[in-house]
Amino acid sequence: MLIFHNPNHHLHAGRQEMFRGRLVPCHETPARLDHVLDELRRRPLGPLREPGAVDLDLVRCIHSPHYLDFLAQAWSDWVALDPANSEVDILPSVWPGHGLRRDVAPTNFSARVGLYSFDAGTPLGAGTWEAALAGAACAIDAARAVAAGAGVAMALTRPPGHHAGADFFGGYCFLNNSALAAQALRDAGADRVAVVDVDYHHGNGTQSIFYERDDVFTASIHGDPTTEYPFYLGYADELGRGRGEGCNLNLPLPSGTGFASWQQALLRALAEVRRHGAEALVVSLGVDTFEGDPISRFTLRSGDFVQIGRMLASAGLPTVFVMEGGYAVAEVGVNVVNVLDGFLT
Ligand code: Q9C
Ligand code: ZN
Repeated sequence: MLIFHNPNHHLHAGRQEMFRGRLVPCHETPARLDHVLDELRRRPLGPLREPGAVDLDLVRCIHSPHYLDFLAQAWSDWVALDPANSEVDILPSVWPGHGLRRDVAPTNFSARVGLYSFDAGTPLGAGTWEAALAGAACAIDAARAVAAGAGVAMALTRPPGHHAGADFFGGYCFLNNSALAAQALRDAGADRVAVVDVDYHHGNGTQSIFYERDDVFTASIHGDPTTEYPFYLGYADELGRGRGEGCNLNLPLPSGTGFASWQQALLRALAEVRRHGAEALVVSLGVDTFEGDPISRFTLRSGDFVQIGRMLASAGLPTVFVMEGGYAVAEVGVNVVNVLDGFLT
């Protein structure tokens, strides 16, 4: 399996996220990806490559130009406010909520940050943009390799992407790598593409990006948003809109769900992928469904991830894996490589 890894991922290293009234250390750390690379050195699955230059025209097909300009300039704007800010991450604290306008762009920096975000858990630092762009390049290159006949490839990157929408960041995500992979597959000639999101959290960004499109079917298996992040999207009655009606599937599962029920949800998602006539598959691969995950409440074991890989392979489609969440840091490597290993065997 071709694996495109993000050589710049260390440049994104948030210090703290807001959690229940306190700033706590970030869960989404560089060590997560280093553990996957370590495990791949122990159990090699194929060539490790670095991505080429990012195709910004493709990135602009998924994300709005004003959001991309904001991301590219955010750090220098922040430090220009006060040189002492270089020691502090950008963390949103105000948003255009109920009854407030989002059709006018404030010039105030904090106000602009709020316009482009939806939580206070996603710090933006000096190297975030560079890291996120190189991650986008990994996703695009993996998709193009698969479109060219590789069969399967992986974008091994962080920060993750599936919570990021066309013009917002949140949930530790800035650029939607899975959406970029899906668009790259479409542009390379696949008439229909499916994204199956197996991260513990609903893939709200991916859903919203494709919600009115019928060429990209999106499915997500996740913790019930009644109790689980991102709370305000991910319910079973969200089916798509307009041309996209019937092209979104949400499979929320209760806290404590183990592999027996989780597996049934994946079978259902894969049956829908087939029914939609997808010619290629993107897997948003989060391993925060693991029993030891510190912020999640499913109880999958490491061995179950091998089976997930096998089930995904049984779809028989050209497949792009894109790394998403997973915060039981020491086990992330084994769990991710188990999926890939299961896919290949
Ligand atoms: N402090 C992904 O898995 N915070 N994002 C939840 C825990 C947000 C997860 C509260 C979790 C986002 C890609
Ligand atoms: Zn997650």
